[in-house]
Amino acid sequence: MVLYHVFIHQCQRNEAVALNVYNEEKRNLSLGGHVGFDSLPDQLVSKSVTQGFCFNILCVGETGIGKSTLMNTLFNTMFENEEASHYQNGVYLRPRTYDLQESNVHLKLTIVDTVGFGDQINKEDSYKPIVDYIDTQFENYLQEELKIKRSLFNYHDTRIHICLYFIAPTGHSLKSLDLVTMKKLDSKVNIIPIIAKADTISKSELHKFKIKIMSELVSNGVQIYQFPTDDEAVSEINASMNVSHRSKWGNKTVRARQYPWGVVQVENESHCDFVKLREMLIRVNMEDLREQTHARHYELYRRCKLEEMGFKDTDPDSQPFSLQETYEAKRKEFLGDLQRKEEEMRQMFVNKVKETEAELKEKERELHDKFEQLKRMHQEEKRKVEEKRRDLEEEMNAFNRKKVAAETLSLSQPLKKDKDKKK
Ligand SMILES: Nc1nc2c(ncn2[C@@H]2O[C@H](COP(=O)(O)OP(=O)(O)O)[C@@H](O)[C@H]2O)c(=O)[nH]1
Ligand SMILES: [Mg+2]
Repeated sequence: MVLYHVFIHQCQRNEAVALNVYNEEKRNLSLGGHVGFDSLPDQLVSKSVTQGFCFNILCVGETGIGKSTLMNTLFNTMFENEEASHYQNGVYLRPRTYDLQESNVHLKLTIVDTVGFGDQINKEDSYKPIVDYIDTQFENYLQEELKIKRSLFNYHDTRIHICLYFIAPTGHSLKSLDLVTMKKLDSKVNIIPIIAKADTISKSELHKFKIKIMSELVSNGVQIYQFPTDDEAVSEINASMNVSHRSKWGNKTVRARQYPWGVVQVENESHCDFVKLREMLIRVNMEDLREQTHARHYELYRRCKLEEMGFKDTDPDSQPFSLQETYEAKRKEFLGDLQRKEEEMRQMFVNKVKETEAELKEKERELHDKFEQLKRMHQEEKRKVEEKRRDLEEEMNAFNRKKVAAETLSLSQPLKKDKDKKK
């Protein structure tokens, strides 16, 4: 049964190939009756619905700026809310996944919170954990893709589809932390900047603040997410959100864009329009956000990563790329590196030995000098002692001579006295 089926398919394919060979131009054929491939879109829908969808949101903003509140408002639900401390040592990302259902559609929603963002005194490295998190999700997906046995069909895709960037309603300008972070993220994720707690500043201030932020983003070359306008069904609503406004920066005119919330439509009557954000994010553009993530941001990550690993589409001589050759080239490069490192280590060892030898020689010479000096001193001392001994001996001799002389003198004198007595 199965074999027969396969064979039939084979025949049909061969016929199709033959047709293509003889008729280079495409022929338009009209069908004799209803065949049924017009149900393809329905098949796709039903397959997608059974499979379910996933959507991942990253909320970047300091503690207490209103991230959790906005998430609850967006999805009309109460997600668990654990208040973060302001005294965090560093920034870490906390993902939480929820299974949501609306009608018969299942959505696996992941909300990633940046805990401790902007709370440290030194904010230099605050963006790093965020970049690392996004890259890790790309890497996991890439690893799954590169497996021989892939299961992308039921893979839980954790790649971030949208980054909501919360800007503090200061009314002045963007903090350098905000600019640096958005710049680091804009090639990795779809960014939508949001002015947090926009109800806390006056309408005119908000208006000026929005313009200021927009021109700062433009002048710093920060790419924010553009709502698609090429699809007829959504182009009108998206175009109205993508209100371009021209802002002057230096002497060049640049196009910038505004949203109806946060960094948004200047003429918006309500200060912070959650409903519009929800509509744009979830009802109209969720699929575009998912697509942009896969086709633009992930593709860029994948390309860089594969190139880094040595993959190419074609060889320099335009021949199809050979995995074997690349592997061998990489291996040769690696072995060369290893050899060079080994040689370096050996040289270093030899140098070290030479150095130590020289040091020892120097020490020996010093000791020798010291010994010689001591010897000289000793000889000098000996000579002095000898001299003293000679002097003393001479003195002793002189003394002895004197003593002898004195004795002979005293011997002759008593005789004289005796003589005198006798007289
Ligand atoms: N005025 C005002 N307060 C808000 C707004 N959003 C949140 N808040 C308040 O700000 C506080 C912190 O909000 P939360 O969502 O927990 O901040 P998170 O730390 O960023 O998750 C809460 O007391 C909220 O009620 C807003 O849009 N306007
Ligand atoms: Mg929170």
